[in-house]
Amino acid sequence: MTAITPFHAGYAALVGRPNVGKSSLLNAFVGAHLGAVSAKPHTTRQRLLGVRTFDHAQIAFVDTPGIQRRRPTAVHKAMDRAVDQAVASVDLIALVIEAGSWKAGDSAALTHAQETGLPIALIINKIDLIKDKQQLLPFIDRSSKRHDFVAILLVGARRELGTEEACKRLAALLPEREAMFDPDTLTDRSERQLASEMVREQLMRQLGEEVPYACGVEIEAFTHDGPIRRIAATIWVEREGQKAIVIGEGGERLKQIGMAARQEMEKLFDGQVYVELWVKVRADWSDDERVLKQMGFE
Ligand SMILES: Nc1nc2c(ncn2[C@@H]2O[C@H](COP(=O)(O)OP(=O)(O)OP(=O)(O)O)[C@@H](O)[C@H]2O)c(=O)[nH]1
Ligand SMILES: [Mg+2]
Repeated sequence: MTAITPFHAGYAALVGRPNVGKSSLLNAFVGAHLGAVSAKPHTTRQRLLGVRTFDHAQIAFVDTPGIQRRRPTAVHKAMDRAVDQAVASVDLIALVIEAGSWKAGDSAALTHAQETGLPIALIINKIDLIKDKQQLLPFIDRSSKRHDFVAILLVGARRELGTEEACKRLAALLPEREAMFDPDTLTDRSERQLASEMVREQLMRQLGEEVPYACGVEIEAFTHDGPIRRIAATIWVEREGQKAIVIGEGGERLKQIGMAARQEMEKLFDGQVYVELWVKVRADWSDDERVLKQMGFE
């Protein structure tokens, strides 16, 4: 007689305050650079699905914008809505924090997660930053007292420390259910949407502290020319001065942004990509629900 191994499947939302490494984790779990990652907070603006399939489980991670309430403009409201929508339809919440200390933002994210009544797994990320690993034990102990977590997992997303094991542990916590996606599926986002994220990632990485937040990316054209993908995108900014900064002296900055984004796209799409970028000024793009809808905000 052979035992039948049950299949586990479902959705897990990656939530937490900005910059703790949610998108880095999504990328590590799925094994592809789907989500934009940068050292600046609020890199992620929209929910993003990343799917990982094992022999006996399938887990669909929903990456979300960092939780932070009280934001004024439409783009920020859309970001908060994205978090609410993401957690409304998942089986499990993966609360991500940084190893070492609990910040007020972590407690706020935990409260938000608790309000859903869903099981919560705690993911302690960036363990590579803790030089004295002895310090981790009391930190885990203190963390475990804050909530009855279904699991506490230690990882370092950037260097993929413990991420494979953590992904399997999370998948095993999901309900017994058939697979929801084809085993080859990586994400629900189109190449067009992923391309837009790759451009935005470079804006976050290559521009200073303020300008990237004034930028939005809209893909104007995405065509296939045999094996080559040709992508034309508009970078929306709010003021002429920002446009000059994005373009840079002699167009150098824009060239670097396009080049780095293209390299990421070529890895992700596994093929040659041409990227053409335009910078346009529109004072109110981030407060215009219609423009946001065009950019893919739900
Ligand atoms: N040292 C270290 N840095 C990490 C690790 N994981 C992520 N980071 C860095 O933390 C920063 C934020 O990472 P993101 O993945 O963009 O964080 P996020 O939580 O998605 O941020 P938002 O989308 O802005 O809410 C980036 O500079 C990452 O490279 C890690 O394991 N160790
Ligand atoms: Mg993110």
